[in-house]
This record gives sequence, structure tokens and C-alpha cells, in this order.
Amino acid sequence: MAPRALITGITGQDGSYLAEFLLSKGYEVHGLIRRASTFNTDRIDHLYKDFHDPSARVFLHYGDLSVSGQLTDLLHAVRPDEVYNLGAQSHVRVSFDMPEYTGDITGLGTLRLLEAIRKSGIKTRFYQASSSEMFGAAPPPQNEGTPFQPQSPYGAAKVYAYYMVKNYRNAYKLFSCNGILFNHESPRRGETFVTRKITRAATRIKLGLQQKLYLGNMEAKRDWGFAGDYVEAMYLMLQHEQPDDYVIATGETYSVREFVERVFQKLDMDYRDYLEIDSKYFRPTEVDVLLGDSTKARKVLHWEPKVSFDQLVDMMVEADMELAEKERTLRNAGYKCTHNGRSIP
Ligand code: NAP
Ligand code: G4F
Repeated sequence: MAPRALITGITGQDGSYLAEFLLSKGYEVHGLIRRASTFNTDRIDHLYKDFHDPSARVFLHYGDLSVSGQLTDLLHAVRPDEVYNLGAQSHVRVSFDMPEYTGDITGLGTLRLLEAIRKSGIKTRFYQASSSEMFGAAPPPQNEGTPFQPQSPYGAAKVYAYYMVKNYRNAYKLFSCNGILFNHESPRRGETFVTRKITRAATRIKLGLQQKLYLGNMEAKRDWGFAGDYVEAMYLMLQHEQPDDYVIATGETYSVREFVERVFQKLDMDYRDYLEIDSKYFRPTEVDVLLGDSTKARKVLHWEPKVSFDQLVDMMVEADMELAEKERTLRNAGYKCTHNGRSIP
């Protein structure tokens, strides 16, 4: 029988890459999705088949990390071999505007899922999407031994979830792992995270669809990898004989300014002609430098990133240029359309 995985956050960037990866390994994939008034399954539509189709291997279930009873029912219904908890309010800036909600979903949501596993009695392996944001103000490089100093409600919620995962591992012998992932990006990255915001804006500016790019702190440094590489690490953690916690990172760090420079250079433009700084995008407390040391994952899991920083920038610029061209074509043909290139009747 095919191994079965349950993914929360399957509609997100990582969820979509992970679903693809697990399908390529022969898994049956179940995903928790939230009901929304507009479609929120764009990133996984290419994987989904109607469940009446005998070849369907992706199954979606409505639910929410805020509702515990439903999570227990879902576990009973699916009986997964592996659970990947990727669902979260994942935006750091937004977590300052919605600290209670972020704590509820990103922190307590993890506990609800762990409790659902414990109560259901189902034997499964558990992956938690922990974050380099937990290191916060801790000086670089950061590894599994670096003490956490979170600088945001999001970071604090992830620290809570991290310790609950460890607690369930020790108290109930649950096979549970924390993947402490540094920033990872892709053409599927949400458009309000800085890398995607930049590649979307630069390509639209190049085609005359936008005039300015508004950003906040240009000097923050991040260790940016490719999301497709990072989901493989999630899988490898759950295949290992012992549950453990691992840092996943490239070991290189670049500033937001350097990222902007590369993107605009690639499009033969000077970013200084288009950039405006808007204090709205500054955070009450910032994480200045993230630079991960993933020696442990490289040694134990034999994981390493395949896509370089330059390749990542190229990939994102190319994908967003295609989107911008589609948008321009629709506009030139007289259609109203969203900045995603979707036409509006
Ligand atoms: P993302 O694109 O923002 O996706 C978040 C996912 O969580 C979406 O599928 C979203 O559903 C779902 N979600 C939000 N609230 C929910 C709720 N109340 N109940 C159930 N599902 C809910 O995030 P990502 O970049 O793929 O990241 C995946 C996970 O890794 C997150 O936990 C994030 O915090 C963590 N992480 C990310 C990075 C990174 O650099 N990307 C680094 C470290 C850790 P909708 O589509 O309906 O909104
Ligand atoms: O792209 P960001 O919003 O990502 P951030 O805050 O590092 O969080 C991401 O990575 C974490 C892992 O470390 C994840 F856990 C989390 O879920 C998320 O995926 O911002 C990156 C940097 C920050 O220093 C921010 O202040 O870019 C700076 N920045 C400057 N101007 C901006 C902007 N960030 C955003 N989102 N928008 C701006 O206009």
C-alpha cells in the first residue's frame, strides 16, 4: 500500500512543493485546506484530480488549525504514516498586527495537532515547520545549539511550538522533528514576502505596469534558499531512524539591498530610480542577520541545497516576467485584470 501523508498548509508555497515531492515518491497525499470565498488552491491545482477518478492521489479536507476536534476526526479518517505541519500565520510583519491570532494558529495550532495525534492513538511521524525567526537577535551563524531570542509574535509562537514538539517526543515517544528552516523562496512565494515583492515589482516596472517599489529595511540580511530543495529535507527528517531537530540553510547571507540590486541589474535597470522607502514596512523589532549552519543536516541526512542564490534570483525573475507579460497582453487586448494576470469580467 502507498504510504500516506497529511499536510497542513498544503495550499502554501512549501505545501505545494512538498505535495509534488511526496507524489514523486509514490505517496498518497492528504491536505487540510481552509474554506475561502475565492479559490485558494492555485499552487496545487496541477496536482489535483476529482476524487471519483481512480488515479486520484491528492485528497483535500476542509479544516482549520484553530479547531481541535476536527483535527482528531481527520487523523482517524486519514490514518497518515506521516504528518507535516506547515500551516501557520507565517508573515512576520503581520504577526505584529495580529499577535493573538498568530499565537493561536502558529503556536497553539501545533499543540492541537500534536494532541490530536496523541488522542487518536495513531502511529505516525510528525514534522514541524520551525523557523530561523526563532533565533531572532542571536548572533550568526546560527545552528541547533544557538539559544533562541525571538523578536516577533511570530518568532515567539514558533518557539512555543518547537518546545511542544520536543515535549511530545520526550513525554509520549512521538516520532516528532523540528526542521528549523531558514528563508526559502521560489516563484510560488507569497507576494508580500520581500523577495517575491521585489521580483514582481521589478518585472512589472520593466514592462511599464508599475512605477515604484516601496520597501522597508534594506539592510536586513537573510540566508535565502530554494523552497524545492528544502521540502526534501523535511522528508529526510521523517525517514531517519531517530527523531531530531535540524537547521536547514545555505550558509550564505545577503542583504535586502543586494537582492534588489541583483534583480534590477538582471533587467538592465538601476533600482535607485524606482525605490522608495516606506516606514510602514519597518518592524517594531527586526531580525538583523540570519545565517544558518546546517552541518548537522548535511552530515546526518546527507542533505544539501542544489539551487544557488543566483539561480534562485534568475528563476524568480523569469517566472515573474512571464506573469507580467501575460498581464500586459491582457491589458493591451482591453481586458481588466488583476496584477496576477487574471482577467476580471
Ligand atoms: P505560506 O505560503 O504562508 O503558507 C501557509 C499555509 O498555512 C497556507 O496553506 C495557509 O492556508 C495555511 N494556513 C494559514 N492559517 C491556517 C489555519 N488557521 N488553519 C489551517 N491552515 C492555515 O507559508 P510557507 O512559506 O509555505 O511556509 C510553510 C511553513 O513553514 C509555515 O509554517 C511557515 O511559518 C514555516 N516557515 C517558512 C519559511 C519560509 O522561508 N518560507 C521558513 C521557516 C519556516 P491559506 O492558503 O488558506 O492561507
Ligand atoms: O520576506 P520577509 O517578510 O521574511 P521574514 O520576515 O524573514 O520571514 C520569512 O522567513 C522566516 C524564516 O526566517 C519564516 F519563518 C517566515 O514564515 C517568513 O517566511 O522579510 C525579510 C526581510 C525582513 O528583514 C524585512 O524587514 O526583508 C525586510 N523587508 C524590507 N522591506 C521587507 C520589506 N519585508 C517585507 N515582507 N516587505 C517589505 O516591503
